[in-house]
Order: sequence, then structure tokens, then C-alpha cells
Amino acid sequence: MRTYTTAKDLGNLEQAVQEALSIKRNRFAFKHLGENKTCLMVFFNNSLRTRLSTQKAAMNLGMNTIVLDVNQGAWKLETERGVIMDGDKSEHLLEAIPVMGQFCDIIGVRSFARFESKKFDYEETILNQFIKYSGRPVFSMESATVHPLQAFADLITIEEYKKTKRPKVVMTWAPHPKALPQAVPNSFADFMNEADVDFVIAQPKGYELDEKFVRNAKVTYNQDEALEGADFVYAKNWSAYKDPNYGQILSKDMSWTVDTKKMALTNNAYFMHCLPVRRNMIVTDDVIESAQSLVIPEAGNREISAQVVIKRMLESL
Ligand code: AN0
Ligand code: CP
Repeated sequence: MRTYTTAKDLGNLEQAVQEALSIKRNRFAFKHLGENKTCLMVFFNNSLRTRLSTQKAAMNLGMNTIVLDVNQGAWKLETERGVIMDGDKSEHLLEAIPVMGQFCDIIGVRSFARFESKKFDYEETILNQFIKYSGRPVFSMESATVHPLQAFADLITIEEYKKTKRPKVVMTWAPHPKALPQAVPNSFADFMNEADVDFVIAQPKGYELDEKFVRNAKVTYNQDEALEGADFVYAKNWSAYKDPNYGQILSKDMSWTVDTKKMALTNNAYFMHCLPVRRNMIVTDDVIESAQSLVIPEAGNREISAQVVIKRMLESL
């Protein structure tokens, strides 16, 4: 595997999940595969889970890891071509990326949507420059429009906890004080559309996501109706995708917060969230602390999803 941004990159998804579950049973089975190989993780934005789980996954495979926080200690980077660099940015990404490629075998990149230009974000300008100029396999650790390590971990979690062959999975928008990217819901939709689940998206009007990710999913503006009979409730906030409101907050409607009343509408559903989560905005204390909450094992599966991806990249070197 040379790039990892979508469910498709994993090929047969069922096989990928089986590989993940097998790695989970013995995470050190391939501890020599990455010997003398280096995984570079480049962060343009904050992270807790991705930072820890991806390093752990690389270490399980015997790799060395280097973590670079671009905004702390590295030169400030210009990302646009053609700019006269007389401001505060000392280096251009077009030199920095191939330099980074000199010191590693595989690169992970975290670079969130900036909401300055929908085109810049949805063309995955930063990630694609890494793919083009680093000379290394590149995986997204949440880039402008996708978070495929998260969605793969979510799928593994659903596979582990599902009680029926084809569970009903509801992804619901929930309120948040800041404008958040669409990357997590985009990738979750991408993966659920490829998985054997009944997938429903519930959102207030104006929060429609990119068709490229929604595809054939059922979409409703009625959260209660969506939650009926749900086996998994996947809560997430995102900002508007559609023009002219791209990147904007259109609603902070607290009636969309997932609470015990909402969960009572479901088929005793499990609660999921990628974390970090704002309690009592997205989900109440009671629900996230309940026995049905999967947020911790879900985060734990980030190590496993990352390990499958890095293993496959090592195998392609
Ligand atoms: C980010 C987001 O919603 O995309 C990262 C989630 C993994 N969340 C925040 O910035 C709070
Ligand atoms: N879920 C997730 O990617 O968390 P971090 O932002 O902490 O890495």
C-alpha cells in the first residue's frame, strides 16, 4: 500500500478487519518486519490518540518512530506556490517534504481542514504534496477531508460488538461550540457504506456532507426517527460542508445532544465517539459513562487499525 486515505485502499474490507482482529490477538507477530525502518509522523495539529496509537503500532512492528510537531520547533512553513516569502514563514513545504522523506521510510500526516478555502481543503492540497514529493508511502492521520485510521478502528469496534449480522448504525450530528472539520464523518460514512451495516445519517438541515462520502446512505433530519432500533449510535459534530456556509456553525441545538432519553429510543445501542469529546454538548455524562459506551475500546482499536496500515506499507517497500 502506497497511500492510505479511503476504505478502498484496504482492498477487501472484510479481510482487512480479519487481519486486524488477528493482529489484535498477537500484536508482536510481525515485530521484525519494521526492523531498521523509520515511521515519521508529522503533526500540523494537536492529537492525543493518533500520536500515541500510531507510534505504538509502529513500535509493535519493530520500527523506529520520529514525531515532528511542525508548529513547535520546526520552521514555519509556506504551503502555497508562487508566494513571495517575505513574511514570517522561513521554509516552503516543497523543500521541507522531500527533506523529511530523506529520514524515514513511511510518513503519516495530520493536517486538518483550514476552512479558508473549500477547494484547498477538498483537494487535500497538503496531504497530496506529501504523496507527490516525499517519495515515501503516506497515510492520513486526519487530513483536510478524511480520517481513515479512525474509521477503520470504528469498523473493527462494530465488528467486535455487533450482535446481529447486519446492525443498524446511526451517525448523528451533535452540537459543539467550535467549527469542526468533516473528516471524521466523511471517513465514517465511507467505511460504513462499504461494510455490511444498515447505515443512517441524522443531521440538522444545512449539514449535508459531500456526496462522494454519503453515497447511498439514508439521510434524515429527524434524529429521534433515526435512533429507533439503532444498534450503534455514532455521535459527531461537524461544520457545514455546503456552499455558501462551508466551515460554518449553523446550529448549536442542544436537543441533539445524545442523552439517556435519546438512547432509550434505540435497540439498547452502543455509544461511540472518536474522542476528544465535549461532555454535555455532544453526549451527557450518563451516556458516555454507561456500560453501553465503547469510547475507550474504540480508542484502543486505533493501535490496531494503524498497525494493519503500517504493516501493509512496510510490505510494499
Ligand atoms: C477534531 C475533528 O473533529 O476533526 C479531531 C477529531 C479526531 N476534533 C477537534 O478538533 C475537537
Ligand atoms: N480520535 C483522534 O484522532 O484523536 P486525536 O485527535 O487525539 O488524535
